[in-house]
Amino acid sequence: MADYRQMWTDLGMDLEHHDVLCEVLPEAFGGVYLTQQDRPKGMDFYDFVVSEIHGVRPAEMLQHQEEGGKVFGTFCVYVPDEVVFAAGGIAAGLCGGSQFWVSGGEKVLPANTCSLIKASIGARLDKTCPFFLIPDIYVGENTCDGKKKAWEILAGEVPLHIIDVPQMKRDRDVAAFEAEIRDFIKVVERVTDKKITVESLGEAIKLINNKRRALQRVYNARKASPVPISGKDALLVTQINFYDDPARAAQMANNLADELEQRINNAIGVFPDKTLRIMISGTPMAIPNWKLHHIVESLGAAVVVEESCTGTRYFENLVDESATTLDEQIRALAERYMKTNCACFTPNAARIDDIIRLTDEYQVDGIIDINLQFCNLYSTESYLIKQVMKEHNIPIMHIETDYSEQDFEQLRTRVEAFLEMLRK
Ligand code: BJ8
Repeated sequence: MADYRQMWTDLGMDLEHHDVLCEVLPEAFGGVYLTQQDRPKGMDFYDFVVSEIHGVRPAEMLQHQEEGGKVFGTFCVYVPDEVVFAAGGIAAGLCGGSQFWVSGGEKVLPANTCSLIKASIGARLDKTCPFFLIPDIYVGENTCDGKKKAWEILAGEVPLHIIDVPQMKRDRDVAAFEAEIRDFIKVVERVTDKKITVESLGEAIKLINNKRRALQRVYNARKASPVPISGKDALLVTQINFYDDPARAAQMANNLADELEQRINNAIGVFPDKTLRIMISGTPMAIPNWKLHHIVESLGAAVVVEESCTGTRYFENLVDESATTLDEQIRALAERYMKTNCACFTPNAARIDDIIRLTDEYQVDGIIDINLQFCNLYSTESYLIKQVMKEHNIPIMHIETDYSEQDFEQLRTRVEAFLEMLRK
């Protein structure tokens, strides 16, 4: 990695503590990623991004601020990035995915809070992640109780706007979300001092849709057998898309998709024929959480799809681009975002329908339903998912875990037993 110490010092980071992370991350990434065989050439870009993870993109964001632009830190796929980019801002997904930050979160949060929230709060309070120190404003939402209360702590640190995400999907809920987007537009216009117009919002809708289309191409390639890319690599692509420049993200994902489509034409895969095909469903896996993918793939099965917010929920639905007025565009945004099936909704049967559909589309042999410990929403929903999968004869196992490595061997044993059962 190039030398970014001056930049980190200027951001007020705790360099000594941060050095510990800089030491362990390359080794962890090398062990999980660089040991894979026959990786697509298109992954070079993503490897580079990881090698410069706290350098290149933060430097771009700071440059943007020096030129008068604003940066918005977000934590959920319900935040409409289009609004931020329409005002010339940058939106960056901040969710923390490392155990390294968890202890910082535990200083202020109850122990029975999920790792994602603890890590996100810890990264900010411990000052060990530049992404958390750069934003001019954070955008939270009220999707779960843990996040709701965590924002009140973070609000003492940084300006924070909270989006009220409805928890049902009736027409009046879509209308309520439309009103939330209108409020968000006002906040973004105030922070950026820029007016959002039909033209700028139309361009931003296309920009973000293009990123989604590129990710759809990468995921479509994973439907092939043999699968041309590992689940670990596909997960990394999605994780990096949360905070990379959206135009570059689309270009890189499209380049990768070109290569994957070529591999499919030549019947080139990264796993042998007849490898078990696994879907992972459940809570999101923020970078650098690669634990479950690594376990599954090191046991000789392929993860071919993630039904999660670091998977299909991130890019499946597009915003209608045909709107010609701001009112129509806002409605189109509300309709698109309200199609996302997070467990914070009740009832949430559409998510179960998605899982069944994806099982078919990706020729899945078995599902691993993962839940970040203390996420009551996904944990409870897993009961219904298991019931319906049983009715459809789709093998499924449920896992509760966190970011630590303590349960690694235990999880490995359980996943191994599940894969053995699928092989019989
Ligand atoms: S749309 S999944 S990104 S809320 S795992 S913090 S729910 S206790 S992350 Fe999420 Fe938006 Fe839903 Fe997706 Fe709470 Fe659960 Fe933790 Fe979670």
